Amino acid sequence: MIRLEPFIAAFVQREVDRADTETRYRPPLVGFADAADPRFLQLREVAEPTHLLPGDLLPAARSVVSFFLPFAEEIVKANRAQPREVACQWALAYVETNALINRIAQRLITSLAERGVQAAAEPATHNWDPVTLISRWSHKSVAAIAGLGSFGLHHMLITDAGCAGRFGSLVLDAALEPTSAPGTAVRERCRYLRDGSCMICVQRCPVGALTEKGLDKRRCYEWLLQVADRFRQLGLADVCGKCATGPCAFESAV
Ligand code: B12
Ligand code: SF4
Ligand code: SF4
Repeated sequence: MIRLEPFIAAFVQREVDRADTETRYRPPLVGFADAADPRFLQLREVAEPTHLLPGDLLPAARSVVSFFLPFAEEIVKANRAQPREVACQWALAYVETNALINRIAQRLITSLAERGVQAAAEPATHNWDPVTLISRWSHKSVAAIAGLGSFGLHHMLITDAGCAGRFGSLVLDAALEPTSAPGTAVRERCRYLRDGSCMICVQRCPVGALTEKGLDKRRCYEWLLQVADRFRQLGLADVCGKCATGPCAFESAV
């Protein structure tokens, strides 16, 4: 039996390298978690009582794979250039990356099945409740459990390659070596949460949805839908991401 961890990491990298997208990426990050990690159950207490457990996606779940596709720097720089107007590169990156994540997950499921491993995945996005704006499968929380990053003031996950990019995740019925154990100290990557500085994400939010006190999801989403209207030709590009153009876009605080 081949070692699955390097196989999966190489698979994700290969899919990104050969992706037929205009969007360019920096090297992907891949992490693994034990499906029985108590932090999955904790999500029901701290985030959402109906949050799914790995076993809800795949009854024989033994581990979870999380991957992050970080956008090339020019995409963020384009979105940073205007205070309010969203760069079409950012909108395109959203649409193309959602499709790429779903494709990687489906191809990985097929490839693993050929090796006798069952897997299941949730889509990259648009899997939320339209009223509460909450999803029952949080890719960024899964990534946090796999040790890929820490949450920032902007409510996104900041990885070692920053926050500007998108996550996918899969559940497998094979055991994998976890990349983070419960109780491991999380390295704080947000400057504000480290020392009270920065707050650039808050300052750049064009509609005041993000404040020091929290995120007004509804206000943010209303703005995303207005932006989507402008990018109708791309399909559903409900985007903005001005809060992902600060110093944590590409890297974490050292
Ligand atoms: C619903 C949704 C939205 C809603 C609500 C946003 C929100 N922050 O809740 C709206 C439409 C407003 C939105 C906006 C945006 N979104 Co959005 N969205 C989602 C979606 C589909 C589900 C999020 C969710 O409800 N999760 C369930 C709830 C229960 O958990 P959570 O909020 O994710 O996580 C919290 C808890 O887990 C908690 N927590 C507390 N204690 C503990 C303890 C432990 C141990 C752990 C692990 C976690 C934890 O911390 C988290 C933050 O509060 C995800 C895709 C997905 N399915 O995961 C993308 C996602 C969160 N969005 C993303 C992005 C990029 C955006 C936008 C920038 C839009 C854009 N692309 O231009 C903005 C950013 C707004 C912001 N500052 O957060 C990315 C985030 C990437 C990142 N680096 O983190 C995601 C992960 C999509 C993806 N596939 O990559 N989004
Ligand atoms: S922009 Fe600054 S304050 Fe906001 S999440 Fe990033 S590091 Fe934290
Ligand atoms: S995506 Fe835009 S509107 Fe939503 S919190 Fe970030 S900066 Fe504000």
